[in-house]
Amino acid sequence: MLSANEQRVTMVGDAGGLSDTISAIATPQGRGGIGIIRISGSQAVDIALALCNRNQPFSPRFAHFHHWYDAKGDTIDHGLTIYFAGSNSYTGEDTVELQAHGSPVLLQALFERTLELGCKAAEPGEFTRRAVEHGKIDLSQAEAVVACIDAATLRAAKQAQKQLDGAFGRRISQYMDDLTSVVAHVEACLDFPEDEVPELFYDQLHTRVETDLIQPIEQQLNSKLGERLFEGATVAIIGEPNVGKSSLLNTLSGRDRAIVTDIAGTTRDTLEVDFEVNGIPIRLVDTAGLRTTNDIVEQEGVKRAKSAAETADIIIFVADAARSETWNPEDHFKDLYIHLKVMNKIDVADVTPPSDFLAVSIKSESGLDALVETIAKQLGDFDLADESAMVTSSRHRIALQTSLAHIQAGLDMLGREEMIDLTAMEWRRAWSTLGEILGIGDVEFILDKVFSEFCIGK
Ligand SMILES: Nc1nc2c(ncn2[C@@H]2O[C@H](COP(=O)(O)OP(=O)(O)OP(=O)(O)O)[C@@H](O)[C@H]2O)c(=O)[nH]1
Ligand SMILES: [Mg+2]
Repeated sequence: MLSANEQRVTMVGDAGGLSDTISAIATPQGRGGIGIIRISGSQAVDIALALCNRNQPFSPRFAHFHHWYDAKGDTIDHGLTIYFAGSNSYTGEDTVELQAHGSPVLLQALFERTLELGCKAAEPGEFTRRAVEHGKIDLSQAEAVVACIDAATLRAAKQAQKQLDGAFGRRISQYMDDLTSVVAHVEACLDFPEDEVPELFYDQLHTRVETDLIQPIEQQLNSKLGERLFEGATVAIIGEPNVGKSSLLNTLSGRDRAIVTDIAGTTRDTLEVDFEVNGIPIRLVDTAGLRTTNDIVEQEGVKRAKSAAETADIIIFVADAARSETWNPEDHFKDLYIHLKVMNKIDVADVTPPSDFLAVSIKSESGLDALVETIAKQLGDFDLADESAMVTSSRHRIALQTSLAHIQAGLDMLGREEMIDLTAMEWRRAWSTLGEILGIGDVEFILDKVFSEFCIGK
C-alpha cells in the first residue's frame, strides 16, 4: 500500500488520455465588464498564438495586450492574454486565459474560434478534473472549489477555503498513512509463530488504532455543522395561537415579514424567511397556531403547521408565559422531539417557567441572544475544537462512516492469529474508502459523479 502522497504522484504519470486541449467561457453568462476564456492542454499556447496572430512565445504570468483574430484576419475582440506554464497552472498543464470584454456575443465568437483552431469544448468541471488528475489538488479540494462558489454565507465560504487549502485532505491522508503503518505491523506478525508475538504488541496496536483513527474519525462524524453550513437547516416555529410565533420570526430575521396582531389565529398558512445564525443558513418557517377549530382554512393551516414541524431540522415550540395551557407540546404532538422550548412574554407574567424552557420577551428583547446561541448549539456549532476537520458533504460522511466500520471490524479481530489476514483486509478496505474522498485509486465513477455537478469553465 502506497502512502496517500505517493499514490497522488503516481496519478500524474497515469494522466494520459488528456491530449485534448479544452476551452470554455469561464465567466457566468450575461453581460459584464470582463469575460474570460480559458484554454488548457498541450496545444493551448499554439492555439493562443494563432488567435493573436503572434510568433513570439508568451512570457508566463505576463499580461500581454492583444487583438484576437478570426479566420479571415478580422479582429474579434482585444484584451489581455495570460499564459500559465505547465505545472504552475490551475490544471497542471499549459493554460492560457483571455480576458476579453464581457460581451456574450464576442465571447461566443472567441470561443468558437478556439474550437476552429483545435480546442474541444470543455465538459462541466473539466479544468478542475484535470487539476485532480495531474495531482495539483485532491478530490476533496476540487469539491471545495464548488462549495466555495456555492456558499450562501461568508462563514461557509471560509470553511470551503480551508478545505481548498487542503486541511481536510491532509487529515484524511494522515489516516491513510496511519492505516498503511498498522497494516504493515499486523502483517509482520504473520512471520512469527503465535507465541512469539508479545501480548504487549497487540495492546499497543489496539491503543494506536483507537487514538489515531477511531477517536478522531468519530469526533469528526459527531458534528453535523459542516453539512449545515452548506446545506442549511430548516427551523419551524410552532405553538398555540397568539403566543408570539410570527413576532419571533420577524425579530430573528430582522424583517417585518409576518402579520402580527393580538387576534388568535392571525397566521393561517406557513410562511418562510431565510436568514443566518452564526453564518449557518437557516430557513425559518412560521406556522398557524395549533388549536382545534371548525374553520376549514385554519384547519388546513394547522395541518400544514404539523407537517412543517415533521420535516424541520429544528423545532422551536413557543408558549405564552401568561397562559399555562399553552405550555404543553404533547397536547399536539405525541412523538415529535422538540429541540427548543421558548417561554415568551415574560414581560407580562411573573412566573417561573419549567426548567426546560428558555424565557424570552420578544417585546422587550430579552433572552434573544441566548435563544440565538441555543439555536446555533442545536445546529452543531461549538461542537468541534478543530474546525478544519469539519465534514462538509454527505459523500465524505458516508466514506468516513464506512471506513470507520472497517477499522472497527479489523480491530475487533486483532490479537487472534487466525484472523490476522482478515484484520489486514478490513484495514485495507478502510484505506481505499478514505482514498475515495481524495480521488485516489479506482475512482473513475466517483470523479464522473462529482464533476457532473460543476459548471462549465471551472
Ligand atoms: N407583552 C408581549 N406581547 C407580545 C410578545 N411577543 C408578541 N406579543 C404580542 O402577542 C400578540 C400575538 O403575536 P403573534 O406574533 O401574532 O403571535 P402568533 O403566535 O403568531 O399568533 P397566531 O398567528 O395567531 O398563531 C401580538 O399582539 C404581539 O404583539 C412579548 O414578548 N410580550
Ligand atoms: Mg402568527
